[in-house]
Amino acid sequence: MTHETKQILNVALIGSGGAGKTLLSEAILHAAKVTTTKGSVDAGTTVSDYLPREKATQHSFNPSFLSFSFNKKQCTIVDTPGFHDFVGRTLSVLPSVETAVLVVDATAGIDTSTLRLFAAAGSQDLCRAIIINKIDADNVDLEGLIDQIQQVVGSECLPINLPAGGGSKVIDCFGEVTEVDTDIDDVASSHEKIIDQIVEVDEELMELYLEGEEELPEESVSAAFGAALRDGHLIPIFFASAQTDVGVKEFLDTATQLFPSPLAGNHPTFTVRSAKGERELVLDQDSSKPLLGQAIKIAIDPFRGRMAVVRIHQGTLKAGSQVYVGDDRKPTKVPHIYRLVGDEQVEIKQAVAGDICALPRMETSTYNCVLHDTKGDESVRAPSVDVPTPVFGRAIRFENDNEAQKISEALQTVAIEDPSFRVVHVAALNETVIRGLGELHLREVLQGVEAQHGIKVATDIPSIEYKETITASAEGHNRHKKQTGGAGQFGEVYLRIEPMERGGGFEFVDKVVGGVIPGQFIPAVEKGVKQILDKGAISGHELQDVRVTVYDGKHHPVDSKEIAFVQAGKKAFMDAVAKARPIVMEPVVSVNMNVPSDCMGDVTGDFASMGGIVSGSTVLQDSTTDISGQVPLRELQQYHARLSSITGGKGSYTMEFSHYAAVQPQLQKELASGFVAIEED
Ligand SMILES: Nc1nc2c(ncn2[C@@H]2O[C@H](COP(=O)(O)OP(=O)(O)O)[C@@H](O)[C@H]2O)c(=O)[nH]1
Ligand SMILES: [Mg+2]
Repeated sequence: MTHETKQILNVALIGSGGAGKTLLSEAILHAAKVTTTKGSVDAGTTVSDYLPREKATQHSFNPSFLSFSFNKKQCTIVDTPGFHDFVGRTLSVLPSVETAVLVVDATAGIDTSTLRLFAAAGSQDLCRAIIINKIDADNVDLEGLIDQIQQVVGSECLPINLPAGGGSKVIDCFGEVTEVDTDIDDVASSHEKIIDQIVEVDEELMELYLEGEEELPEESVSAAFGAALRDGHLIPIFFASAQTDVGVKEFLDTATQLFPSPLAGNHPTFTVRSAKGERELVLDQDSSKPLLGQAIKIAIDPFRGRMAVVRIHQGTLKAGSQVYVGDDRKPTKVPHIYRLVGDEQVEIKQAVAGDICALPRMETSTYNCVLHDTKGDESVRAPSVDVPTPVFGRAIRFENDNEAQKISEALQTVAIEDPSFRVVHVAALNETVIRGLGELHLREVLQGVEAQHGIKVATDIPSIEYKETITASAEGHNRHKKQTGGAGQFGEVYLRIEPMERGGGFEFVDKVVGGVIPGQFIPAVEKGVKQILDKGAISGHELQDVRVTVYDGKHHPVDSKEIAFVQAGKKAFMDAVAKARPIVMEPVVSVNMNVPSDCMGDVTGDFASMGGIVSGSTVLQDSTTDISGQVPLRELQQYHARLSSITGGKGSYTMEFSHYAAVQPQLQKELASGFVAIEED
């Protein structure tokens, strides 16, 4: 089927693990008659969870794209992983859709990580909706759940349909009002609430409504519905059961009729850089303009090469054409364009603005790179996507060089695919460290690498990346004078150091006047300072957030040479640091724990004993409590096992990097003991 942009519907299903996104995707494919039988998560037969590890564990680890046509619309449902450890992979594909739908497990409610994810979708300017799933389950308190949602998300969350017959059907409360009994509220009053909400975005409609007009024009109501979605003024709540299919077809009907097409959704703003400067470019999804696409997922397959999943935001991409990837000077041929249905690739001839398509063999593509078809001096950038900084680390132990090479390459591949996974080599410690969002994330990555290469990867607790900084301003001086045989070395430096704000890095200012240190030696002074910054001044960890101003010195016409000023710079800097109240800092993370409510006391007590500070807690529907707080990362290296033992295996936690903070004086003493910054020469 060929289609236009206005016939496209892109929707991502997001939400916590186990809420039912994958089964719901399966139910949607079945309702749309894409599949003849409905697969099951538990049997590992869904279209969406097609990776071997996903089938084996019954959890989604990667987003999958499910394209199909229904109700004259070209639809793509993006099923995303739910566990917080994979939130980077989820957030990174959201720029491909207009609407994010939060799937909530009716038996569990909304936890803090899910709330943050939903808020992040809002900050990406997406239209949002909610599906309350599993309404077939026993003992669900749907009224309580709506109250909770309205409290924690907002009063703009309103039912668009209502469960009835004990969760055996759903009744529309947006279109026609039918007088039937439902499980929670009456249809008429729910109808009034949602209409009240949407007329607020349309003055004319509001007037008609206030005049008591019974029949509001359907087209205006639909338009106002779209506008309210775009403004975040309405978040419709649907009820469904992916298990029994109740509400699934109704959701699909409403989505295809009322959710915005790429033309009607909120448009992304790209940045265009050229010699003339920078300007913003709003992409209005016009298929007749030059091509602009955004790579929202990179998948590397040992046989198929590097495939880019691309959202076209402007123009039309034709098979057989050539595109420029990012700032590449040479174009890349696009031999094939595919639409994805899970693992299946369906070849298409062209993709128009609004389409999500897969392009094989895009070997130079990287996450979030822009694909375009005009070779010019301008460089176009897609907005950066906020994914959490990976802080949870594991050091890799290699058996031999051959293995080191193999494993490193495999890990690098994952780092290209996953924007919240990193491989770093800590030269100072000769340690290869992988960083991700949590234990589960890294375990999953390693198991994938092991399965692919038939090797076992051993890991260790990595060293903590401490950092040094100074907390006061000070001055430093050094006169480096050395006579070795004939030629001597001479350089003298006066400098001042000041703390900069966190994240400020390093600034070097040259305020030397009258050439007392000749211009060619200033870089030598900076080099000396940098050597200390890299190596650390008091504990052997990188020193940062400092401004260094060189303001005076002396040179000698014969004996002054680079080495002399490097040395003088180093020592003058050390002299200043010693007086600038240096401290060692460590990473502190924000933690969110979900534990059985009766373990709350034990968990918070233990948390405090690790130096953690609890900032809040919420009791959830399923008798678990969400606890949030902050604690040094150092304490969390083995927290999984610790929390498990306190909660009898029922607790889980997620964490995110928060900031660097000074370590306790005792620890600073330990870290500093035996460290020498400058070996005596
Ligand atoms: N009773 C019931 N179980 C469901 C429903 N939807 C999903 N499940 C089950 O909940 C579990 C998690 O579902 P899944 O789709 O993998 O959740 P996801 O992590 O959000 O993708 C699976 O065992 C599903 O069979 C539902 O509507 N009712
Ligand atoms: Mg899933």
